[in-house]
Amino acid sequence: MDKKKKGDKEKKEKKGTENLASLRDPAFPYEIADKMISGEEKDDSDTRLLIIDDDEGLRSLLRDLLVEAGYTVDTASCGEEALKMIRVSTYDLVVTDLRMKGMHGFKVIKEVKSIDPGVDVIVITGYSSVSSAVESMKAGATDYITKPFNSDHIKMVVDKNMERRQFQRLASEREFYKALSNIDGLTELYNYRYFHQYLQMELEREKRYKRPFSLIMLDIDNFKEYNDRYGHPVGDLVLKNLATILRKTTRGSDVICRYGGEEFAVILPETSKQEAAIFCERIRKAVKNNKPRDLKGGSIGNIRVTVGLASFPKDADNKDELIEKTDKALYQGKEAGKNCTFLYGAKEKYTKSKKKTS
Ligand code: GH3
Ligand code: MG
Ligand code: MG
Repeated sequence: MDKKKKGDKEKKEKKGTENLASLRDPAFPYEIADKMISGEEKDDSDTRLLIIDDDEGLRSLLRDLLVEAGYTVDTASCGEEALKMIRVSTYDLVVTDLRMKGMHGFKVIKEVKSIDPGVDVIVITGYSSVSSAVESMKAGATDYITKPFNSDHIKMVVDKNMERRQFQRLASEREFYKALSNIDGLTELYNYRYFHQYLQMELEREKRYKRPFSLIMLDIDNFKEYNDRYGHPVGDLVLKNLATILRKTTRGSDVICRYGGEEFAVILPETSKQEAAIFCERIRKAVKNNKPRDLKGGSIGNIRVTVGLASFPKDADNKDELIEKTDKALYQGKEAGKNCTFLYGAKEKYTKSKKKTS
């Protein structure tokens, strides 16, 4: 608990003013990372278009036009054929006629969007009524062009759609990297930076709604000795293992962070001090009863944690004070013999039988 270092680091952080709502769900960054790793995210370099039209002349005219514009283009002569293709290949854009043999264009649009909601659909049709344009948009189309069409107009609409998609993709990549920078590399919990941002946001929120919330900090007991005895890699494994225990013991709305080396913080929204105290004990016991294993599955010594707790607004009404008081409670827990929960303001370590805690 090197307070000076943490204080300096904290000063460098910007106050949590950015909108973190999308990052509230702790699963968020992992879900995106999984997608990226599994290759579900599309490759920018390959832009594929599918043209659906029952008029062969028009189909090849459109294809030649868009191939010349630099796109990879496939064609289908009816909705049914197109849907088969969409089921097996990924397209960025579908250009479809409305009045065709077999399935009508409105149905095609709906089916295309239900197979791949991410694909954009442009309608090119001989119908020039407002109602068919509206119907197409309702079905999920993004643009509507009437025949006879002008080549430059088609190219412009397709380019504009592709450009918009590219922007969306870049924006989601930026979001991905931003999310990654909020994650601790070893435990994959939120990091120190995110902790400060989130705590500030939570404080403002609970102040506005006049609701309590709690902050707990926990630190592994005698971890230095543990590392010395079993080695640093085993120590790392224990930290990861502790992160898993924390994820399993907490609720989805709780925010778990790695605060520093072997110190963790959990923000418990809308949780009073009394409720949080019970929760601290649950975590402490889960850690105590856990049987850590080394990389080969062999049993290694148990670990213990000391937990400190302070709550808003009971103990503090601003971020720094809340952190300071939680940290103080943790320190008192260490002083009181470790492997315990200590509530800020209490005279001794927390035991369930005590009704009045601070
Ligand atoms: P206390 O019960 O008072 O908390 O004692 P302690 O030994 O746990 O605390 P101390 O602050 O003296 O030592 C912390 C140890 O945590 C020292 C450091 O090697 C270890 N540690 C910090 N970060 C990591 C890490 O990422 N991996 C491993 N394996 N060990 C770490
Ligand atoms: Mg420590
Ligand atoms: Mg420690």
